Amino acid sequence: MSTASRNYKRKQIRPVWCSGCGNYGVLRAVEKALEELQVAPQQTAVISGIGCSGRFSHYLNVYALHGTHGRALPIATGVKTARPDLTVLVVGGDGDSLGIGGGHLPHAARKNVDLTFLILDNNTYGLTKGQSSPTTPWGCLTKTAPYGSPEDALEVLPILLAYDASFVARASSVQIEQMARIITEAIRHPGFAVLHILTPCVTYPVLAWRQLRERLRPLPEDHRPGDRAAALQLACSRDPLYTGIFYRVEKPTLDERLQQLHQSALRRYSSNGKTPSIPSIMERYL
Ligand SMILES: Cc1ncc(C[n+]2csc(CCOP(=O)(O)OP(=O)(O)O)c2C)c(N)n1
Ligand code: SF4
Repeated sequence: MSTASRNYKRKQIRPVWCSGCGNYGVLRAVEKALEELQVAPQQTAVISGIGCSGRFSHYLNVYALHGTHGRALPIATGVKTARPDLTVLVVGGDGDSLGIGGGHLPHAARKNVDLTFLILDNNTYGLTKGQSSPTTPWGCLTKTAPYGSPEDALEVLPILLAYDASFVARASSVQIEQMARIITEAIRHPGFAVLHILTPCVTYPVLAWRQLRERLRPLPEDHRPGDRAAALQLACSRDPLYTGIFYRVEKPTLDERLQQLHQSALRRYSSNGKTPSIPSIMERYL
């Protein structure tokens, strides 16, 4: 990777997503956000799970890891903890992030890991050919529910707000410019920033482009993102589906908390104003 390069498109690898897939719009929006921020490619990492959405990490000219199903968040937490200087993006589908990987979400939120997490929600398991997912609405026909899904869909934004993720937003592949602006803000946010992205799957459609377009509406102009109760009320609306930044609050990140711990542990072992080295502290326990 050239240090002078600020082109994030990976030209050698072309996306294999179906023509018309909403994921192309998400990729374009991420490229735009990185172009806006001018983050050095060698200072950026994208970690993805498994699914059509999981292929995302192959398509950007940055460091990448295509992980295992549902485990993108813990992998990214490790990357960010080892290399706090990196800008780390995490990408998962609705199945990856809210089904098999759903147990990782509250913990990333309560740790406030400084990550930007993009949940690419197409309401289905795209890669495995259209089974019901945690966000498939009740009654929808899918490969695993030929008489209609008998379950309610998870309400993604209210869940994220209940977990007190420090940045919660929604965007859609219908509005790429708006999505790019929100991703830019999410990357700038110091802490766990989650963007719920509505992105239709055209091959196993549950979420149709036209219906989605009709239901979307920007958040009211007077919405204050510091007000979690107001954010929750707007997040519970199914029609319209609001887009924008619902909630944003600053609190110490995991890295800052670990730095504080590190300093107080070193102070405990200091004597005469001298801070011992870590190996000399370790020796006391041998
Ligand atoms: C442990 C494990 N279980 C199941 C699978 C099979 N599998 C691969 S992708 C996928 C679902 C993908 O759906 P989603 O996360 O919504 O992503 P999409 O393909 O729609 O982008 C499943 C069940 C797997 N790869 N690993
Ligand atoms: S199956 Fe659906 S989600 Fe997967 S690439 Fe095709 S359109 Fe996109």
